[in-house]
Amino acid sequence: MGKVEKFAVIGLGYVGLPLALQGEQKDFSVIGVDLNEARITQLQNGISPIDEEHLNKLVSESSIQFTTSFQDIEDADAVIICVPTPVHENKEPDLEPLIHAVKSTLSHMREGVLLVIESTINPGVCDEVIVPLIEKNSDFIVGKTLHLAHCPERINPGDPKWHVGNINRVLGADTKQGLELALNLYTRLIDAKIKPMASLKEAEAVKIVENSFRDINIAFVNELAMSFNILGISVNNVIEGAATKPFAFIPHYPGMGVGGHCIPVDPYYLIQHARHKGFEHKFLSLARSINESMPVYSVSLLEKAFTEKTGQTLADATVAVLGLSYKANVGDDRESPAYPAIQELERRGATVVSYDPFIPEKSNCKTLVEAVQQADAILLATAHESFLSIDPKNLSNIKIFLDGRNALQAKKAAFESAGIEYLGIGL
Ligand code: SAJ
Repeated sequence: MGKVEKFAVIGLGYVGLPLALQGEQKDFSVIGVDLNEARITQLQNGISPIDEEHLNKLVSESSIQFTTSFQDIEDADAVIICVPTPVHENKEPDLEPLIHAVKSTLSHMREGVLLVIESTINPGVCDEVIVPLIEKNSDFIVGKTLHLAHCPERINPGDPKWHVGNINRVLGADTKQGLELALNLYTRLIDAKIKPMASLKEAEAVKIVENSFRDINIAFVNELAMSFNILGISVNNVIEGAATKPFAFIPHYPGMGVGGHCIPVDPYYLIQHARHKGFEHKFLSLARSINESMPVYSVSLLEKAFTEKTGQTLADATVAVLGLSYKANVGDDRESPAYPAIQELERRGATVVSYDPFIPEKSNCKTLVEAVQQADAILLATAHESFLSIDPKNLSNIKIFLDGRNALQAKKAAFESAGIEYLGIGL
């Protein structure tokens, strides 16, 4: 079982593509596999399917073998799986993409291969799902003729500072030998600390815990925002005050909801798994329900202000929703709170127009001007850079501006002097 020199990446999205390119930068021989033919054609033509400057450059210069065929992984020393692990409507983990990816590799991997899962999974998935899947669908014996490791991804889309090459990682494996093999691979692949964990389960638990930590902290400030709105206190000012404490306080900020493929999803992987094992994560579940209530809460704030100002309900209004993406300056709308907010606006009878410069195909307006000029009120759902230059003086027909990300709070006075009532979440 020598060192890994050639590895395949299965799944070339936000996680897999940067990882494959990182491998090429570190002089590994890399194969990039994805089911999506259009994506593979783009990559083969030197075009990054993810429009980020750093990725665009590396893809245009890359000589990675991009393919849709799993046959091409036959001589890989390691196979790294980076496919989505979403949840179903009922919040149960959806392991189908992962199971399909593992099954697709089994008949093409050589004996002695290292199989690494980077997709986020809950404790127990490797031991209780993946190992049985491998041994039922192939002649591999995990820990002997194939090594299984889990190195949870920590990609932060759109982050200019932290990228796949410099983010610390944790690593768990099936056996001591498997851990050594995986540790050797990742320490050569990534210029950061790789912390070995005592088991696959521990490595699985780390990622779920770090993202649940973020979810509960956001829920904490979201609940404070709702309470302090009644108490007449700016929770954002209080958070800034608390953040002057040089230790033991990590600021999080209220908003109109928690989106993305990580934070609103990962806690459910633990909640559901523990539930099936007989433990109820009441606190994690409560945090999820608080965060999931924020889109409706935001619409209620907007309607209350609109009615007080105009005497009308939203049924008489056109509302412009600015931003569909879950996060500023990226075009990713997975679990975006903008959508439940739009549903709630429409449920209350409002006519909704929407604009997101990063997601034109789902926007029903082509420009920001087109969206705002026909609206009576605005709900800012995403703090995209291009929204920050909005000038209240150009919003003459707008009566209420609900800033779901508190992104324009510095312009509150300008809104008021333009005759527009400006509301934030917890301001
Ligand atoms: N959000 C708030 N208040 C906050 C922070 C975030 O409402 O104080 C909302 C955002 O608007 C967004 C959602 O939560 O809708 C998620 O935001 P995020 O900044 O956590 O962005 P993600 O989903 O890209 O999270 C990633 C995660 N990285 C990985 O899972 C590898 C997360 O662990 C990181 O902490 C996060 O980036 C980060 O710090 O940027």
